[in-house]
Order: sequence, then structure tokens, then C-alpha cells
Amino acid sequence: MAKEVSDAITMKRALTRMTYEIIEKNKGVDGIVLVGIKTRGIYLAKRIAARLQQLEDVTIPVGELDISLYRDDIHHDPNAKHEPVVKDSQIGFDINDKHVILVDDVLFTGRTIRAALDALMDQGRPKTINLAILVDRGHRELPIRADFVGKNIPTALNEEVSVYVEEIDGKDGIELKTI
Ligand code: 3GP
Ligand code: 5GP
Ligand code: MG
Repeated sequence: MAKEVSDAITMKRALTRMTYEIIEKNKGVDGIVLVGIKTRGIYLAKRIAARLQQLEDVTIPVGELDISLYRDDIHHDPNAKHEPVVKDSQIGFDINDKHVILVDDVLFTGRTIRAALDALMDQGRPKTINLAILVDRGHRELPIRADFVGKNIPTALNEEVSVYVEEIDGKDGIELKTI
């Protein structure tokens, strides 16, 4: 049974608040670039960029990182814990000396973000990197935290957060379900 945690309006408000927080923390939008983590992180990054455009009348570049779980198919062990690796990076702009805001839908162990940080550092030397996350579900395994959080949802390990975005799912919203 899935339980609705945020409806479309609440989710939109959270993204708007995060956008204001980004402007406030950065004291404006100078040097800000967004990098979304596939798949839903990219759409959330585009939403934040659109709000920045509305509020500050600037066009903010949005890059993409595709991070998936590394599988060693030769020594396949069903209990193996897979490590996230960067499959594809389409940043498409120079991140040197920029204020990079990484955007993802759900923050869980923190391993995806660690892989994303590695990939960013390979491409240059940003002035700062901040992390914007729609849902922090806890259970961190690394010393990683988000700077901008849409909603903190304490979860059990047998629960899963579903993030719906209009562009893919035809609706916005956040649900929590037991798997
Ligand atoms: P997304 O690419 O739209 O963010 O992580 C890959 C996809 O699997 C994600 O979609 C995410 O929504 C979905 N997913 C759901 N539950 C989990 C989970 O517990 N762990 C991981 N790694 N992904 C999950
Ligand atoms: P982490 O690497 O922090 O463990 O997990 C983060 C990535 O896994 C995010 O990109 C996110 O999409 C996905 N993820 C982990 N847990 C969940 C979850 O409960 N729901 C959703 N939608 N995605 C999750
Ligand atoms: Mg994700």
C-alpha cells in the first residue's frame, strides 16, 4: 500500500522554496550551474532552472550525469552490494570556478553522490559544489549531506520512496511504500 507524502502542490512549493534558498545562500545567481542526476534529478534540476529564470531573469545551464550500479557479471553474487559508477556525463559546459548545484530526487546511502562528486572533480575545479535533494530518506553510509532538502522522510529499510514528475510520470508527487 502506497501512502501519499506530498501532493503536486506541496512538491512544487518545496522546489520553489529550495530555489529561494539557493539564491539566498549564493547571494544571487552569479556563477550558478545545475547538474541533475538521471533520471528524475535531471527534471528536478530543469524545474529549479526554470524558477531561477522566473525569479532572477537569468538562464542557468543544466548538465546531466548518468550514474548506475556497477555490476561485475563475471563474479556474480546476488548478495553483492553494487557500487554506483558514472556511466555518462553530459555536462556540456565548463564547471571551472562555477558554483555547481547537484540535484537528485532521493538521497539514501550517499554513494551515488560520492560517484557524482568524483565525476565532477574529473571535469574541472568548481568553486563550490552544493547538493539539492527532493527527499532525504536517511540511512547514510558516507559523510554526505544535502544543502537544500525538499522533505526529510525518515524511512525503514524495507520502505521505498516513489518520486513522480509530470515530465515522465504524468503527475507530480511523493509516495512511500513498503516493499
Ligand atoms: P531515477 O533514475 O528516476 O532517480 O536509482 C535508479 C532508479 O531506481 C531511480 O530512478 C529510483 O527512483 C529507483 N529506485 C527506487 N528505489 C530505489 C532504491 O531503493 N535504491 C535505488 N538505488 N534506486 C531506487
Ligand atoms: P544512494 O546512492 O544515496 O543510496 O541512493 C541515491 C540514488 O538511488 C538516487 O539517485 C535515487 O534515485 C535512488 N534511490 C535510493 N533510494 C530510493 C528510494 O527509496 N526511492 C527512489 N525513488 N529512489 C531511491
Ligand atoms: Mg535518482
